[in-house]
Amino acid sequence: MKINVMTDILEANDRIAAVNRQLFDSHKNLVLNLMSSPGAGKTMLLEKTAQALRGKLRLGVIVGDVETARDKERLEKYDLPVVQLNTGSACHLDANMIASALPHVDLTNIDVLVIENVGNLVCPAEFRVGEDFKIMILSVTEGDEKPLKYPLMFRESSLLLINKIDLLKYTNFNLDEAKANARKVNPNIEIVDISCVTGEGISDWAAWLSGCYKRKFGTNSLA
Ligand SMILES: Nc1nc2c(ncn2[C@@H]2O[C@H](COP(=O)(O)OP(=O)(O)O)[C@@H](O)[C@H]2O)c(=O)[nH]1
Ligand SMILES: [Mg+2]
Repeated sequence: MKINVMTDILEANDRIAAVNRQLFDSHKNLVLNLMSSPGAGKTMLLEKTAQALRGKLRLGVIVGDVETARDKERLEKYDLPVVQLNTGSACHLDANMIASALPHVDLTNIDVLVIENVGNLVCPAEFRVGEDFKIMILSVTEGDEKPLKYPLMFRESSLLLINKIDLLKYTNFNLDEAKANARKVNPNIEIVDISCVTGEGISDWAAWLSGCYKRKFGTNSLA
């Protein structure tokens, strides 16, 4: 008899993710699972997002890292509810880890909950956590061929943010090539160019978020 352990693990994970999702829906939370390789700019994007959404949508964050509470400390400066998960050795967040964080998150005071996944271009894409959308960041220092080498993450993502475009001139990253590669593995992926340093593209990203919130809940402003 062949036992497919991975399938069983993912099915068990999906059942917990569905329970998380029901809880999010009942609290009117738009939930995004934010993925990238380490250092692509996930936390800095959230710092910029906190500022861009102020007075419009209430942001909350669950952040996963192998060790430390560094990202939580960075984000709390923006007066956000933030829960830090430390995975120890695990290279991704799963639905059960998110379920264990939820008693510490006041979902009634959050409109947009972003789950910053552990930095990794492979495993996070396999595990649902109860999100509405998976989104990802690729930064221009990582190489424009990455969508072809790590296709699952690009295939699973609804939105690709290409970050650090302020550094384009110092790299051999070809923006058109990167986008073509991403669309080869996922023809439906939306793509926004951003720089968390100069702020370029951040308003387009905030508009994408507000549009998703409005489509889900029929309103785009604070209750
Ligand atoms: N030049 C440049 N640096 C950036 C940008 N976004 C993030 N960084 C830097 O990249 C490094 C990693 O960012 P961080 O937010 O910690 O990435 P994370 O590991 O994905 O959460 C930090 O030194 C940031 O200051 C950007 O748009 N341009
Ligand atoms: Mg981070």
